[in-house]
Amino acid sequence: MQKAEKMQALRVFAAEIRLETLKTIGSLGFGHVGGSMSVVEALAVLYGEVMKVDPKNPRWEDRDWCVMSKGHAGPAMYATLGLKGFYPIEQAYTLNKPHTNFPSHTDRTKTPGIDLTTGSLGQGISSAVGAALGNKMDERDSHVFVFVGDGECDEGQVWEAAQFAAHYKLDNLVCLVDDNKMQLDGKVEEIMGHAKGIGAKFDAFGWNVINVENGNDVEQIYDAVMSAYDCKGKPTCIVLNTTKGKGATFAEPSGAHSSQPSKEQWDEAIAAAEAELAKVKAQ
Ligand SMILES: Cc1ncc(C[n+]2csc(CCOP(=O)(O)OP(=O)(O)O)c2C)c(N)n1
Repeated sequence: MQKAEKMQALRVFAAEIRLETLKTIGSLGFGHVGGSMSVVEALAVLYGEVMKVDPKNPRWEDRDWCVMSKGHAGPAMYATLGLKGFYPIEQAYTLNKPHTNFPSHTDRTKTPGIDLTTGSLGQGISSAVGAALGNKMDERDSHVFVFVGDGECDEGQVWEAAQFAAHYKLDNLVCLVDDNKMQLDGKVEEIMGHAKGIGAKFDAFGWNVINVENGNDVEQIYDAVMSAYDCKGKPTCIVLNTTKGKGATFAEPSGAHSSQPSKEQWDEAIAAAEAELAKVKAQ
């Protein structure tokens, strides 16, 4: 397949993930729409084109791993994995209800395709570093991808993990920073800023750093991941300049962390996502 065709397929996949993420959170009526919507294109690229996974065998030993360290973006993972065939997508519509296998934060013991349990910010990247080291020691040809938030990068544990990964030359590890400029209480720069930027920090810790100008553009993300694959001897950090709440009519304007919109607002958002999917498919 030519690259242009691949990118068009990824744009369609992203629009599907966006719609299913809204439906999943909408089934509960409230939740983390903002931080789920900002990582949609990156998930589309990873699961649509890059990662080796087997939906029929989620624990396949030679698979690539994906860890959502900002675990509150679980619904975007569930939409992606459902569309990829790990389970019927409708199962995700039990999000956070009693006895569900789809808790609001990702849990490896519950949901097929979830590689590591997350939710306490900062811990997921440490576990992902451990997984990457283990795969390297076992000489497996697999990559570990880990998503962290820009607010999550306020956690000291992120930097212990970063130091460890560089020391052990984990070039099978790719950290995607969802740099949407917002955290729970407001703007990152106002609550706990990153001075010269998150990329500069990872660079200082000995990582290969790639800045993606539009972190909601599948082609820019794809090119960054391909470039990460070419880097040997150090882990790669891809800083995605994203928009919190991207594509959710009630969340994008404010960049809200969690949302509890009215029934009418849900209907409007889902209709807009359906229209966007139809538009992208027609391109
Ligand atoms: C250790 C820890 N402290 C606090 C929280 C509560 N919490 C959940 S999300 C969040 C904000 C995270 O901001 P960011 O990483 O920027 O996420 P995004 O904006 O991408 O949703 C906080 C403080 C948590 N889950 N874990």
